[in-house]
Amino acid sequence: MSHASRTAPRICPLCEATCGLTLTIEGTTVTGARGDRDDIFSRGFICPKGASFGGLDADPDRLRVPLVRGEDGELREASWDEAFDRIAARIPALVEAHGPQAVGVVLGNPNVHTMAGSLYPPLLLAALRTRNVFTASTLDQMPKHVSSGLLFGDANAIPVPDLDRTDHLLLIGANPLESNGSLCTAPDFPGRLRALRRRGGTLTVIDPRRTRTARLADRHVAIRPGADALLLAAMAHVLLEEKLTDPGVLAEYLEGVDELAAALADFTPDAVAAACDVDAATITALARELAAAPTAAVYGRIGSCTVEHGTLASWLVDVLNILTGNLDRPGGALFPLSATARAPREAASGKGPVPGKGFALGRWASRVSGHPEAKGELPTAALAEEIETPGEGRIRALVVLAANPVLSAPDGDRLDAALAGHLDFMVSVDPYLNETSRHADVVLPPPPPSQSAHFDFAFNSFAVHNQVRYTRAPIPLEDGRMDESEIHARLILAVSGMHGALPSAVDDLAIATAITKAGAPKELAGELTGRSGPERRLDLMLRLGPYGLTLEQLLAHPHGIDLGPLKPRVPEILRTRSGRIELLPAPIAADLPRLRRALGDRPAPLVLVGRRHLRSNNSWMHNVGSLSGGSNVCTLQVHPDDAARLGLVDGATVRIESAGGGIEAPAEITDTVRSGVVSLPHGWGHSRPGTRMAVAAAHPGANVNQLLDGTLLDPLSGTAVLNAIPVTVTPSP
Ligand SMILES: Nc1nc2c(c(=O)[nH]1)N[C@H]1C(S)=C(S)[C@@H](COP(=O)(O)OP(=O)(O)OC[C@H]3O[C@@H](n4cnc5c(=O)[nH]c(N)nc54)[C@H](O)[C@@H]3O)O[C@H]1N2
Ligand SMILES: Nc1nc2c(c(=O)[nH]1)N[C@H]1C(S)=C(S)[C@@H](COP(=O)(O)OP(=O)(O)OC[C@H]3O[C@@H](n4cnc5c(=O)[nH]c(N)nc54)[C@H](O)[C@@H]3O)O[C@H]1N2
Ligand code: SF4
Ligand SMILES: [Mo]
Repeated sequence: MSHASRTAPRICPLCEATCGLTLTIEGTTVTGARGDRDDIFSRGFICPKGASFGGLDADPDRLRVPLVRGEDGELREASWDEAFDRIAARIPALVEAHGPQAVGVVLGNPNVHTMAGSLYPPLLLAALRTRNVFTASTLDQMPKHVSSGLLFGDANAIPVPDLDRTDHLLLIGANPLESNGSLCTAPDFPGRLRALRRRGGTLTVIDPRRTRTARLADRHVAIRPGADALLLAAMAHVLLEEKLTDPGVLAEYLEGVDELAAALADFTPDAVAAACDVDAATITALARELAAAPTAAVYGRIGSCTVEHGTLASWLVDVLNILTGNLDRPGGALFPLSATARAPREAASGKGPVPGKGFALGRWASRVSGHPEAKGELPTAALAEEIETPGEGRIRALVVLAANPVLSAPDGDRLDAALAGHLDFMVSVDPYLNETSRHADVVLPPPPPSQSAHFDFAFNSFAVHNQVRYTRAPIPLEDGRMDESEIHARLILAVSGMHGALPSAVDDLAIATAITKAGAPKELAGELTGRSGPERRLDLMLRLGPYGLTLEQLLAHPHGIDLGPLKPRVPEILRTRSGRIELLPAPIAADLPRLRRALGDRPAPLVLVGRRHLRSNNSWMHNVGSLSGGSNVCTLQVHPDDAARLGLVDGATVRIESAGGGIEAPAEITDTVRSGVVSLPHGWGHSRPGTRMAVAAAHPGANVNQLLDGTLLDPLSGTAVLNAIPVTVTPSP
């Protein structure tokens, strides 16, 4: 028997590279995926995860219908109506009795990879009016948002390296050959790095591990983990001291250069060399090379963010871009302009600085530990204590959208217990019954990606080339499924006392609000096209956006529309109160003494860092057989010298202990980690009962975040310290 097979385009949602895929479909099954050679951005690139799209899509462990907890305490399959009835019966009553803070919201990483996750959570938060908001950002890039907020006045104004045109790339704590890039959307990142080398450019990588990316570099500096802010401060010091700074056209919009020089006076290459374990001559050379390059871009990611001085390091990355005149110029680091961004402010340029609203930190604080908010969020590391600790404002109900904090956040055991024992009600929107969703009273499963449309609201604004692409669902929604956008819309109605209203009411409200905000004519709402609420909202954003596009135009170009290379956007993007780039913002200046004290710290003899594997994706892709196994395993990488000193044998189980806890994993002896550093990947630990992920459970691995107790944070951003953790390692008895 043979089915007629067809192909359909689908943008890959599995990482930030946003590759265009061509799916082969037989009936209602995806039987193959290859790179879409006509895609205007990815030009046929695909990685092993994208190639496994079909397997991931058809995973038999994916939930098909909602689960609702019965009176016996067990989860059982239920209808959509029953699931939303239950939510409507519980959440508004809890808010009524205990106030809006009683509901916490957790937003996980895949929200930035779905249309629903981009369009509806802001409306959910507005409906709930809770300050108990926790997201993956405080396990990830919040330091960058804070540094951008302080420097530019807009937490979302994040410059990206101009990969295709730069002459010199300094890459810090990022491994795009495995991760495919982050806060820098660049399909075929590896090919773009090779092209940089081919056109005579240079690549420098700073990473305690000799990663696949480091192996591609002209120079690899194996820094001691956690010391990047010191190294970057010393580089800035060299630029200022040797008068190598040349901010160029930015000068008119810069504030605080002299103050910066004074603040960094102590951070000489000699002063930081021991802490970084990088000699002073190398640090000086790194600074001089950066200044000498015709164009250059400094780019830092996970290894520069999820560390004790994450905000300072993120700030210094852009300080270096600014001082060398590379910020906002072709070949340097530029601000993308996506098709759905708000249209640029009118003619700010030429008129000198225009004051903006500015960026405020710590407008409120978390209830238990008093952690300051950042960008309206509280540290995810503090979620468990907000659920457990009695008192007014305690979280009694939790709405979890696409997140698995039991594995992805510090001290999963504690959070696991808090979810099990201290919540009155929990909802998860998740395709899997996993370590977190198993605690929910209602689980709402989105359809597989083949049955969902795709648009990258988030990643287009971090893309190395301005472009726009939209793909409709390649396969119609299967009977009994609900589109994730409709799930979100119904959830919003259910928690806000409007249960039973049409989900389109949520979209209509969002459209009306956006039109009013933009000062556009009301009639525009009637002109929007699209088959669904999300499509009409996309159409509106495109029309109001900087290129004045429409949904129809996107549909007419299934492989994308090229919007040109990145262009300078200063001063139009600046939103600081001064209207300038504030080089030494007060919160940063106040945190520098802490960095100065780190100069005197005696380094821990052994510290732990993370790593990612090309065929992984945080905590949720270990259930796809074709992606598991091989080198995608949860081993502790140890340098041979450390292994000899500690008596560790390759393949044998070792015990890893830190201030926050202890776990066991097999040792993998390799000189790709520097001595004094061990590495364990995250997202493992699939050994808890009550989950439904058979493949993952067969090779559970250990949860690295059990080494943490959640108290170690970058203070300015509330981001958990997940790298450079002091540990001891011993052979397991
Ligand atoms: N030690 C250590 N810990 C880390 C990190 C690290 O480097 N080291 N990295 C951190 C980083 S950068 C991040 S972003 C976080 C990620 O941590 P989380 O935000 O918790 O994300 P994931 O672990 O990817 O889990 C995603 C959840 O979403 C579900 N999901 C998948 N697709 C969809 C979908 O289409 N819709 C919905 N509704 N749900 C979906 C999955 O089943 C899973 O339950 O982990 C952090 N944790
Ligand atoms: N295959 C795959 N791709 C992914 C993901 C995945 O899980 N798997 N996750 C996605 C997500 S959510 C994100 S946020 C991105 C992250 O994208 P990347 O930032 O590229 O992530 P990693 O591959 O973890 O690279 C971080 C590097 O930092 C190094 N490092 C650790 N500590 C330090 C330090 O103190 N200093 C320096 N200089 N380096 C240090 C590590 O050795 C590691 O090589 O990847 C995304 N893409
Ligand atoms: S690089 Fe990322 S977006 Fe491209 S195919 Fe792989 S997982 Fe998908
Ligand atoms: Mo992330």
